[in-house]
Amino acid sequence: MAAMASKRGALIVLEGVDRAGKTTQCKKLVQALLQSGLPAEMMRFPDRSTTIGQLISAYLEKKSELEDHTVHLLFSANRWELVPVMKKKLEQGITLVVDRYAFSGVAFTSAKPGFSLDWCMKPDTGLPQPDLVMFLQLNPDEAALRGQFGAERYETSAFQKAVQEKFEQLMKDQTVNWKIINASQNIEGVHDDIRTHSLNVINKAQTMPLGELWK
Ligand code: Z5A
Repeated sequence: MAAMASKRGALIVLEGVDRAGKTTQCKKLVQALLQSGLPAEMMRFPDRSTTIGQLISAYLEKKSELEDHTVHLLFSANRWELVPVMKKKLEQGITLVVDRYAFSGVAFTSAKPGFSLDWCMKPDTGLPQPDLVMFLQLNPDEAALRGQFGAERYETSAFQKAVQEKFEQLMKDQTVNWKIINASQNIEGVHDDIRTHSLNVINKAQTMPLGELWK
């Protein structure tokens, strides 16, 4: 039987600082795409459901300690273990809307003392290249209005400021299709921007091969 000519789905990533609204917006985008008849699914990293994800989750909840290089590699391994599933879905024409990806991985570890951006990028090099990475930009004062920091590791204002600086360095990389979204708008306003960029990229991705990140 002849293989059906199929158009691949797009790989769309949402990144941003703490409480920028990534999860809220990923859910709304998937709903909107489905309503427009476009197959779409949400994923999130870390995916805490796998064996590796459970190690990460315990670390984030401060129930365990892990050496900094080790936890960086676990976050990366957690993405790599899902690559076969991601590729399969994209090939089936499903657009993946992903809550955090390798950019969070690099920004959070390189904000720790003694880590270079370069070292942090290595383990994630070659992952499926997102067709679009939207960075939800929100200043710390506005984030504070959305509630207190949680109790998890990394949820302090000094660390989040260092992370923001690392994201800014990563956003200078022209090999990645970054779009900065003003996340201080209301939920519908942010969604409108995100949906517009996404529909645009879903069309373009259909006929383009999936790339490899940072290669
Ligand atoms: N991490 C890492 O170190 N290495 C890695 O490789 C990866 C991650 C992938 C777990 O993240 C931690 O792991 C994270 C990075 C690190 N550490 N930190 N910080 P997580 O994904 O499990 O949890 P989270 O990312 O910390 O969630 P978040 O950033 O706090 O939230 P968010 O997804 O951006 O926002 P939200 O849940 O959609 O919304 C937050 C609140 O604001 C909520 O009450 C909303 O109703 C409200 N909200 C949302 N949008 C609006 C607007 N537009 N106006 C007003 N209020 C709003």
